[in-house]
Amino acid sequence: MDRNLAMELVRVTETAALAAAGYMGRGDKNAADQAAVDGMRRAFSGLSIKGTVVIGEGELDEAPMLYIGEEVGCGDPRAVEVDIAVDPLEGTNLIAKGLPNAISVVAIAPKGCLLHAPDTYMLKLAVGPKAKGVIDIKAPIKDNLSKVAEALNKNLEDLTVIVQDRPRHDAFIQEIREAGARIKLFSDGDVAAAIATGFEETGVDVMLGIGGAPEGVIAAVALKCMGGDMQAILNPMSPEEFERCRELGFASEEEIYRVLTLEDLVKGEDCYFAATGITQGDLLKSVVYKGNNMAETHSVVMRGKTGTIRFVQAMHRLNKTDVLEEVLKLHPQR
Ligand code: VTB
Repeated sequence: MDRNLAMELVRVTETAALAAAGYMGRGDKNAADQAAVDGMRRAFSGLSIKGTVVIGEGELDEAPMLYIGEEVGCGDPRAVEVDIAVDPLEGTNLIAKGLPNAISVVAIAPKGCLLHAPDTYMLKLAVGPKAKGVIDIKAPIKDNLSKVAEALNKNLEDLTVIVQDRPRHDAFIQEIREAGARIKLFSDGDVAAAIATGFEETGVDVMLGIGGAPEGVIAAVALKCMGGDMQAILNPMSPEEFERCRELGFASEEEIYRVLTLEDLVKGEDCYFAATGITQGDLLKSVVYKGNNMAETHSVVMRGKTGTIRFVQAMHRLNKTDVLEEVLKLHPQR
């Protein structure tokens, strides 16, 4: 895939973030999500790709845009065929309340290289580059934490594990505490939490927990680009979720509960990841309105093949960009 796609991709998350940010703290997560979807959908049409959404906003009948199977891109049949994973607004609860770490994310890889994950829960274990190769999701938590601490040359007591604050994680939390490590709880948004393991300045070493499987694939692309590591196991919790696993080819219990390695989640290294901060985050700053129709965004864009990670700080003129103007007219929340 053309390396310029990395810089193109960041426009997509920037537009979604700018469209959604006006809804911060307004208590309406659905409106914020719709704005992010509208922004992302329109920005995609400027990209020289023939993309198919494989991870998106649900099925055709339940989501009007960016549904699974939707084709996006510039419309040129000769453009490169790619699989796309989107989460236009990762953390709808976060934006509705103005809480940290709401982001807009997108990942792409050549056709067939992203796991077509069912919309179910997934157990995930993620670490940054220094701990690549030492994790084993089937092994006891204590053993994983000891190995990660050793790889990072840290005392176990200094290791920080980020865990989503949910009752389903009570047993994990207890095990982590018994092992002696520290815990950082977060309310929502496990893509941002998984990515944090790849950046030492966040102080986060390990992400462990059960969250959305689609979010797991998106996080995996970022970890692939960063040289980190991740393992996962699907974790359907209801008969409907088991059915969704079967629909996507996970035919037997053995298939469903098989360990998914980073390579199973995203094949090869020809992948790209982009994220833009919407609310203030550990890694990315929020959208900031500067007055005079200007707004600033902070994004990260990564390329798997070379491992390059770029932070992009951009100043947007909201009334001078066709796509933005169009989307903001639909969502005039500023
Ligand atoms: C997960 C997680 C997401 O929502 O899907 C979570 O992957 C849902 O968990 O990052 P609950 O059903 O317990 O709320 C997010 O946190 C945000 O979409």
